[in-house]
Amino acid sequence: MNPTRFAAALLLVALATACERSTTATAQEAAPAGGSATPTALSVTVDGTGYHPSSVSAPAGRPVRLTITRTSDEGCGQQVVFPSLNIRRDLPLNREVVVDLSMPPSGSVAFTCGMDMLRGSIVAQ
Ligand SMILES: [Cu+2]
Repeated sequence: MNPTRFAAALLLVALATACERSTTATAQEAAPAGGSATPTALSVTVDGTGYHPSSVSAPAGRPVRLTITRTSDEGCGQQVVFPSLNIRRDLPLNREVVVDLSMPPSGSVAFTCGMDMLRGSIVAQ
């Protein structure tokens, strides 16, 4: 390999390394809560009597993907609200609605119906 080619090869390696680093940084930005970008998958249903289960748990400081399905037209579960996260979503009947969120370092994330009557929580563990 002549010196010019060697220099070109070094440059390519440097560029590839830089590219890899920037990709990693982007992935961490997308999941600011933890080292793993893979969220904990949880699911609850809501009917006229409340959320089922009304309490679920997830690792502290990690991302969560919560799937909520409203299974009844009775009651007031047509919306779900996460007050501490400023999230409010409509829940069409029998449709899975996905909410992505990050768990706090401790404590829990509460969710309620649109009128704060039905209560559920995700407990950090
Ligand atoms: Cu309500």
